[in-house]
Amino acid sequence: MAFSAVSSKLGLLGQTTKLCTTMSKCKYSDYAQFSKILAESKNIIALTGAGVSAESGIPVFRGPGGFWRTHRATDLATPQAFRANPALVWEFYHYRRTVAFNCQPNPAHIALAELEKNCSANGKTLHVITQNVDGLHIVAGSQNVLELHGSLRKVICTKCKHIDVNIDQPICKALEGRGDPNLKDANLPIIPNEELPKCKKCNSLVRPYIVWFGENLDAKVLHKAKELVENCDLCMVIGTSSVVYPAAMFAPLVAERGKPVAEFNLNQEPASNDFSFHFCGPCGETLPKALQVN
Ligand code: BJW
Ligand code: ZN
Repeated sequence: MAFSAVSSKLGLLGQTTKLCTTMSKCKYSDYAQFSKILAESKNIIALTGAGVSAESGIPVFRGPGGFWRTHRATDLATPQAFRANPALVWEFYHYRRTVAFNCQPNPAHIALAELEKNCSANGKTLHVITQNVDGLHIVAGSQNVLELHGSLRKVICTKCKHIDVNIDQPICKALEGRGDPNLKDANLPIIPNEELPKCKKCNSLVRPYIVWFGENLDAKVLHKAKELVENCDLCMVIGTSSVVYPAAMFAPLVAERGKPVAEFNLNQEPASNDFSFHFCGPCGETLPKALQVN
């Protein structure tokens, strides 16, 4: 299946129907109890993943929608893939940028932005720690956002490591009209390296500012995330499969300290039995309900 917003939306609806017909049987889904804990909490974190943007039309990584052409999205998100074929990886990211830049925040992003405002007005804090690279939390108005895996809106030079915000679309002339998920790689001429996006400082090849598999997260971002994880008194874990490290260890670390963790996911089963709450369903519905901002 193509890695496209349309297929993701269809997949999402199918999955929602299948998984949530037994929503009432989901474990620990006590909204009133959660609301009490939310009201008592002072330093809250929300750890988000691809599921939070699914209802905006952005495909998740794992599952049937996680392909672009014949490639698994997670296979293209590697330094090896970029070294082997920078033009192909840039085509993939050109497509990803087009999708992300044309999507809008959904009620889950907006509920978190509203909660942050309410917290600030009442001497409390909410920080969003996101694995997403689409920037939709920021578009929704959240200000305390840590982008663990980078951003589609930025590039980094392969030589001088200069980081730039770049939302030009296409980012270079050669990528115009490219990135169609329904075409075959072989049917298209390869874009020469010299026509790919260049650094404004040293004119070398730039790449998307994204943390690929096997690469370290930005040390300052990781340090700040760990600090928030160690000091929070409530953690919400929203729309993530919780399989990618180091992000996957954050919520279990909070639970280990005896602090409440509330998960919001389409899956019926919680990622860990140590979590206090599990709200099953599309987070565009469950999250505004739990945060009482709808
Ligand atoms: C909904 C919903 C709705 C849907 N409502 N819910 C063995 C053990 C431990 C670690 C490792 C290991 N082997 C390798 C590692 C390290 C590796 C790792 O964790 N691998 C695991 C897969 C095992 N980690 C790394 O490499 C990290 N770096 C690192 O550790 O450095 C040290 C090191 C150096 C050298 C070697 C080894 C380690 C970096 C990780 C960077 C991840 N980058 C990606 C790609 C970004 C590219 C891009 O966007 O273009 O980030 S991978 C991909 O997964 C992306 C995501 O941010 C990340 C997490 O995915 P997420 O968000 O959870 O999405 P999905 O699709 O998995 O899940 C969606 C969920 O939403 C599902 O649960 C749905 O049910 C739900 N859902 N709709 C509510 N409407
Ligand atoms: Zn440079």
